[in-house]
This record gives sequence, structure tokens and C-alpha cells, in this order.
Amino acid sequence: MTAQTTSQPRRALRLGVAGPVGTGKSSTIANLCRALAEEFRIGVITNDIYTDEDARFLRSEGVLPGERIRAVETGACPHTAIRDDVTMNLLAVEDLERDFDPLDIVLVESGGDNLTATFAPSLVDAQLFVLDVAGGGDVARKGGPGIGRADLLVINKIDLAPYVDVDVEQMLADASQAREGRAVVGVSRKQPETVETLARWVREMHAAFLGGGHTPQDPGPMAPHFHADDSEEGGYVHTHGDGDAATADGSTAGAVAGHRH
Ligand SMILES: Nc1nc2c(ncn2[C@@H]2O[C@H](COP(=O)(O)OP(=O)(O)OP(=O)(O)O)[C@@H](O)[C@H]2O)c(=O)[nH]1
Ligand SMILES: [Mg+2]
Repeated sequence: MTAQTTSQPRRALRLGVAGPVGTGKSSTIANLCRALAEEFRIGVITNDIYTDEDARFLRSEGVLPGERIRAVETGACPHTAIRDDVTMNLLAVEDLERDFDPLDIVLVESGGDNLTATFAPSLVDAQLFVLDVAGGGDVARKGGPGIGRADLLVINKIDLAPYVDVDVEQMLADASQAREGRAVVGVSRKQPETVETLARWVREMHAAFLGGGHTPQDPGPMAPHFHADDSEEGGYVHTHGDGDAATADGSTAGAVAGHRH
């Protein structure tokens, strides 16, 4: 596999935000938009099963122009749309990127699911997994693809730790161990310095993406998917081989003929 490097990427960094129900995925996106909206042109896609509540929440927060926040109503388990068949989401991301070209970052919120739901690397370049202290200090030790291998693990709502008898330092240390040292950050929207740490990680990820220095990781098995395609043949359902990944210039690392991101 040869990762291509370019100083003129054709599309935005696509950043997934997954995690169990209510841990703070939408709030994490709101925090990031607030911290980064002056530096980056940001768009957001939310996934919900039956509603567009997350999109409406984010619009009501006023963190981005409302039209740059779009909802995908999956009508199925969240993991189906971010992992098993990412077609609906890819089309939504591609539409958003086209309509607001150029965007720097597209944040994709998964519907709230369980500890196993992660994004396919054909949909996002990097992913955050969000836990919160209210789910208990033990959760970080439980592992699974999101906790273990997401690009960043966020432990959210650390301001609530004293009320739920969680030792934040211990939870962060356990998480770090479960992740074999991959990045972990404790966040509370009430503690601006923690939001800044999160924003800094995104800045660094964006810089790595632009420089061709980031390779999307697959936290679990790869799934077939479909892309809109402007070639005469049209799009088609296909899978990627091991190690295939979208690159910053819009091409795909690995040999998938006629494949366009
Ligand atoms: N105390 C505290 N509450 C928070 C924080 N972040 C989020 N919350 C609250 O946690 C609840 C859930 O937050 P959301 O951002 O909606 O969580 P979510 O993961 O997007 O939820 P679903 O999309 O329904 O799975 C809301 O009531 C938030 O106000 C935080 O840092 N501290
Ligand atoms: Mg949400």
C-alpha cells in the first residue's frame, strides 16, 4: 500500500464520533465546533434511528450555520449505517462536501450504540469513541474495538465523577492500559482546558491528514459499501482488501479500480 501525499487535499478530514447512548457524542461535536469553528470550515452529519434530534440539538447550540448540519435517519441499528453498509452516510458526507466546498473537517456522529460499534475506515479517516464517567469507572477496562482501537478515547463528563464515585485518574489510567497507550482524554464541557486538549488533538490529526501522515485504522472487520460515482459506469457495491484506506487527496490507497471517495 502506498499512501499518497499532497498539499492540496480534495476533501475534508472525516472524523467519526461513536459511543454508547448519552455519553456525550453530540456535546463533543458541539465542544469541537465551538473551539475550532474560526480555524476550520466544519460540517456535521448526525445519525439517529428515527429522528433528527441530534442535528436539531446542534443547530440550537448555534455552533455552526444550521445548513452545515445534516441528519441521516438510519431506520436501523446504528452500527448498520456506520459499519455494515455505509452508503447512506457516504452519500450524505459527499453531498455536504460538495455543497459547502471546500470544507476542512466533516464530523460524523453515530447513533448511540454499545461498546462494539465503530466506523468503517471507508467512511471516516479517524474516529473518536466517547465514554462517560456516569457509565462507571469499570467500563474503560472492558475493552472492545471502540475502547481499544479508536484513534482517540474520550472519557466525558468528568465533572460528574465525585457524584458517581469514580476516580477519574484511575479510569484514564485503565483506559490507557486497555488501549496499549493510544490517546485518551478526560473532558468536561465545564472545564475549558479539557476541551482545548480535545481540540488540539483534532488540530494535530488534521495536520497529519493533510500531510499524508495519517493512515485510517480499522478497529474491526471491513464491510461492503457503495459510493456515488461520477464515472459512466456509476457506483457499485464492493469491499476493500486489508489495509485499503482513503487518503487525503481523495484517492484510495490500495487497488480498487474506478473507486472514488
Ligand atoms: N455534566 C455534564 N453533562 C454533560 C457533559 N457533556 C454532555 N452532558 C450531558 O449529557 C447528556 C447527553 O449528552 P449528548 O451529547 O446528547 O449525548 P449523546 O452521546 O450525543 O447522546 P445520544 O446521541 O442520544 O446517544 C446531555 O444531557 C448533556 O447535557 C459534560 O461534560 N458534563
Ligand atoms: Mg447525540
